[in-house]
Amino acid sequence: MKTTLEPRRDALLLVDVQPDFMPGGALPVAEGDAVVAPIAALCAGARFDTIVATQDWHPRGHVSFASSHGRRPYEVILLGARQGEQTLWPDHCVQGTAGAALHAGLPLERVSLILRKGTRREVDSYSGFRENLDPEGRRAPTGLAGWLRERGIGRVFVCGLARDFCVRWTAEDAARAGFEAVVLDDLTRSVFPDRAGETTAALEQAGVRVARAADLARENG
Ligand code: VGL
Ligand code: ZN
Repeated sequence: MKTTLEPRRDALLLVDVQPDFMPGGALPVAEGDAVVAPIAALCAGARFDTIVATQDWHPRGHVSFASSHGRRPYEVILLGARQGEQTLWPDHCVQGTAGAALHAGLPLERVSLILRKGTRREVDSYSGFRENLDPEGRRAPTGLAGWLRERGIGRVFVCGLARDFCVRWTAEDAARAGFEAVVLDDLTRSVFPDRAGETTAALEQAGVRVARAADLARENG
């Protein structure tokens, strides 16, 4: 199904396109590098006035790092009754390191806002809109919903890495915040590709549309 874009009402969200999520990086996503060129092409096409890039940006000793708990990466632990479970990751996207930079293949001159997330040591943040549960059981907003709304944005297109974590949570939160949300599925890749069906079901449940970059048409053709 073709989607006609409206440059002033639509925003493109580039989620965590960073070297640490590429093959060979600290938290590698299989084929993560395959999304960079098509995302760059979509940005360069001037079809969006508003492009936001999120940047995973953790302090050393972050709560999501397995090394902070003496555990192994990809284990799941209970942080606390209010905060719930945390998947543990290899140390990644440490503030100021090369792996945490935005990927050199992104046309940053087209990006209006760079939103850093996961910056509090005790709370992870998959979503660009809200942190994960904190020790008080709250999910603090990042301010992104208000920023988009003030600019008249009503619909967001989400792409980047990883499909099953930061893309999924960002798209779900966008829908919950009242935006129309569309995931550009071919411009994403998963940490756990064999569980892709779970992500698709969750997105649909949250009212997020799953589409492909080729479905986007410009206003008036
Ligand atoms: C991500 C795990 C940990 C992501 C970030 O960008 O999807 N996943 N930090
Ligand atoms: Zn992270």
